[in-house]
Amino acid sequence: MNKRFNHKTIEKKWQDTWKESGIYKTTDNSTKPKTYVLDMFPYPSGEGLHVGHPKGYIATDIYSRFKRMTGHEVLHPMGWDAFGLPAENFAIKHKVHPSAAVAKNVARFKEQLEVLGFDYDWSREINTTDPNYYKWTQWIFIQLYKKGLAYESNEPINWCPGCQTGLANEDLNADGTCERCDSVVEKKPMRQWVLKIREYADRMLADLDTLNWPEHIKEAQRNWIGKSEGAEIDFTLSTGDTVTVFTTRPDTLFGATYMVLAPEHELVFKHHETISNWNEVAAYVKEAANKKEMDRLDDTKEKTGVKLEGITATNPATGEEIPVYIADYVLASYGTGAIMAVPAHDERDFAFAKKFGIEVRPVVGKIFNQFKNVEVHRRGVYGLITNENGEYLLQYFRNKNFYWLPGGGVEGDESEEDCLKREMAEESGFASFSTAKKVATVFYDHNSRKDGKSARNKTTVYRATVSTSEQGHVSLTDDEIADGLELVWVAPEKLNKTLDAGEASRSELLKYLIKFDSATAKPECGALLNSGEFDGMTSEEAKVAITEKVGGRLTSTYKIKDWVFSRQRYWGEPIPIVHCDTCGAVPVPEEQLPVTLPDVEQYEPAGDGQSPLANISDWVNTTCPACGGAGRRETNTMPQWAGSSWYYLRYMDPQNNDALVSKENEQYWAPVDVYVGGDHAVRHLIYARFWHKFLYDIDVVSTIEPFQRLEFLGFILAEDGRKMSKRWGNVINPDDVVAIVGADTLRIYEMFMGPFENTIAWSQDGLAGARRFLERLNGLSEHIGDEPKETTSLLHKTIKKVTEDIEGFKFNTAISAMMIFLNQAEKTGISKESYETFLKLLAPFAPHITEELWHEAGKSDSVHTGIFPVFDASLAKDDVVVIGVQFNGKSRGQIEIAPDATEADALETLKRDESLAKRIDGKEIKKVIYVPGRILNIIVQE
Ligand code: ANZ
Ligand code: ZN
Repeated sequence: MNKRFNHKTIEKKWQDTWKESGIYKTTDNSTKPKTYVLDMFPYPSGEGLHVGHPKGYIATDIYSRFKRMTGHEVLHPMGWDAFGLPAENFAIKHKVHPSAAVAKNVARFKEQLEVLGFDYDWSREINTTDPNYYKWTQWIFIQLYKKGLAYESNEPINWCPGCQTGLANEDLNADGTCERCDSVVEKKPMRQWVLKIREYADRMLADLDTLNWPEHIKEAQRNWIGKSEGAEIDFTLSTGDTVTVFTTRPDTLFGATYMVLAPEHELVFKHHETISNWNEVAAYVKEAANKKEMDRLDDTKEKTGVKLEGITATNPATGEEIPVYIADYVLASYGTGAIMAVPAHDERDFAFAKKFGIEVRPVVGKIFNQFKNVEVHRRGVYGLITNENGEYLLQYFRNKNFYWLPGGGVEGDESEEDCLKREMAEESGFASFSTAKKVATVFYDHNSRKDGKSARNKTTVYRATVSTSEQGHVSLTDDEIADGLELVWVAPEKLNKTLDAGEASRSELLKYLIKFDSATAKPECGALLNSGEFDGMTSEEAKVAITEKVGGRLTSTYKIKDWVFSRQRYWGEPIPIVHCDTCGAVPVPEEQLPVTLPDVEQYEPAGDGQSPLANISDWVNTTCPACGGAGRRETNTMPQWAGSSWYYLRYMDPQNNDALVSKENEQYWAPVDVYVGGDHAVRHLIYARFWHKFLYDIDVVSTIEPFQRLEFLGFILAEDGRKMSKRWGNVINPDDVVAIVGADTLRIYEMFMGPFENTIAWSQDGLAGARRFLERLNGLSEHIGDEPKETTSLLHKTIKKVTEDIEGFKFNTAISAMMIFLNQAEKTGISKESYETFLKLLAPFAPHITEELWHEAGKSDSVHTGIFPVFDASLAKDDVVVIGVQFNGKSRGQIEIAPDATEADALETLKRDESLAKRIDGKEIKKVIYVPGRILNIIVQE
């Protein structure tokens, strides 16, 4: 029964009470088992929260309350990630100090979170812009510096003209524009600080396997790290220089018919006097510099490039001279900035070679089946023959229903070419045709020998064209006649259909060969051909053997770049370094930390690529900590991602002035047991894992990973299905919702919307439904009285379901189970004990109304400090279940029976049902199959 309630008074009352009694306060080093539940801390923007933000916070709140009620010491903290451009831009626009804007926004966010009734222990609140906090961010930087993992570089980096700062690759959109302002980012050489994240790439990859994270996030991390295994191989240029290429396919070296340098490659400029078409080359270099990386990598765009006239390279495997090109499909920033191009096996190289008329030389053939115990080698040839209409010549063996190519086994010491001519003349009547070209070697196991042995056939495929008018007499063998051999010409577009009609394993080989022939690159690995002594080796063997033979090195390369760590902006942690003409870069002594941000008049970037800090001479000029001479402070600041790379550690020990976190607290709390958020699949999670592993190496933390389990939430869209945005005017403010229906309703609604990880649109009707559920809960006490067994049983089933669902972050199905129970309890009545149990079950979801009803029921403690209901299997057991009855496997009806009844009981019950009993009347029962609680199947003589 619905019973209205005044959420305003109830919610306020309990929030105040909880605050006063401190029931959510976390104790360190407790003897209880611990659970660390963490939200991705928000950036306190000026806009405040919208209803999408709390979704994750509600989930962690339920989870942490549940854990507390199951006997855990729980750490569930909240804080602010408050450095960064928005606050700075706001400051520029409104002429207030960013710290003032941050303080105001934090207060607003906190107020908004508090009305939702969260159980955060606010005594552990942190703020990345607090000097007592960023002291430790700077401390970590100094440790990185001391270990050689932070270095200065002058490489070209991403420069955003809009934000007036250098950026890391992680700060770009997929199309290479600035993630924050969408400006086209330029490459600009400038002095910068870089962190060697690449050194941790292998460990970050390997340890993903230890994490309980959604597979798609792990995959995003793997892709971002982008490890490619291959080899570096040195080529010598006619100028005498050595060019190293990175290739994932050293097995294809014999097919490298040209080389490409990135247009930015240093050797291009070095030899401008040797290059006879320098003007053309220079123009191309300039053009390439203006292209976006995205466009350069776009495989749908036509390949462009220029040959370096006057320079050649030597293929170290074949000794051949090959041409050298510059082309923008080769990036300076990946691998070594130079490639060996293998048009037969790489699509991009193929497209380029076709355009520039470069030889396409296949060096890897497909292996059909795996090589097994090979006893006999049989050499043979196939002819890939087309006529003047481009149709392929196939043999069709009518009586065996398979298609094949003309060809056969090499006899005696006949050459392969002679063999092809002979077979073609006999089988197809073409005695002479234009010179055949060797295009592939096919290795496959041949299992159909009469002696039952398996043979490895090595068959060379030749390509030739014939003219149909020149077909002569065909002379078939008796076997061929018996098999019904016919010749057919098939147009390429009909090939697949024709071949599908034949026997599959043979058709597969033919399709492959014809596809192979049809002029695009074949990137698959296989067995080598046209590769001298390496012919016949598998690609895997040849990768090692060829690399070794030419003096190359097996190695890996990574897509991830070292982390460009300096920003030319004001609102970030100062990088704690002093530059000295004598000593170079000197870290600020740890006891002098933090290096605080000075107040400035102007927050605007200087415009010359320097941070605004550069203009504050009395801050910049200092003494060198090493020699005491004149020194200048580093004026670059850290990126927004610095403070968030370790904040989860600070919550463990937020007031510690002597250490980032004490050993005892770290050992008790680490790792984060569940981390919840809906953003930063790559950036933050990569950076934090990197810093964590570094802190592990210097013995600050005891676990190899920071976040053991990750739950990624789906966003809440506006009711119109669009993203909530000021621009669309469709933002729903949680304060408004709470004012109208209350925090408990909002919480229930957001968790009931659908699976946690799904993105779902807001629905006002859904919200009303959540409110009705709570109003019925509010009226449930009127049904307290006698309770039938089935209701007790359902309660315990519900306890089991809710417990498992909270653990599994399936809040929607947990709520739905509780709704079903509420229905039943209203119908049948509920005991006082079960009523109280139900309140506890629902308490983590709707903390205010359950606390209110708990007290109305006469309790004086808090429902939230109680013990979470425990599932009792014996109580959950049903008195009767309905099971299906079958005769000879066909369903004929049902009986009601105790779930653990014996077979004899089941047959007795069946006989009491008239219509079912009729079916065994006077018949012989041959067999009874009875599964208690499930099914009764009786096999009778028909
Ligand atoms: C010869 C070859 C033959 C290649 C073949 C591929 C297939 P992933 O897998 O993405 O790491 N490559 C190397 N450096 C490059 C650069 N700076 N810009 C553009 N392409 C570059 O790609 C590695 C492959 O991409 C390398 O292996 C190289 O082409 C090319 F059948 O070498 B390969
Ligand atoms: Zn010095």
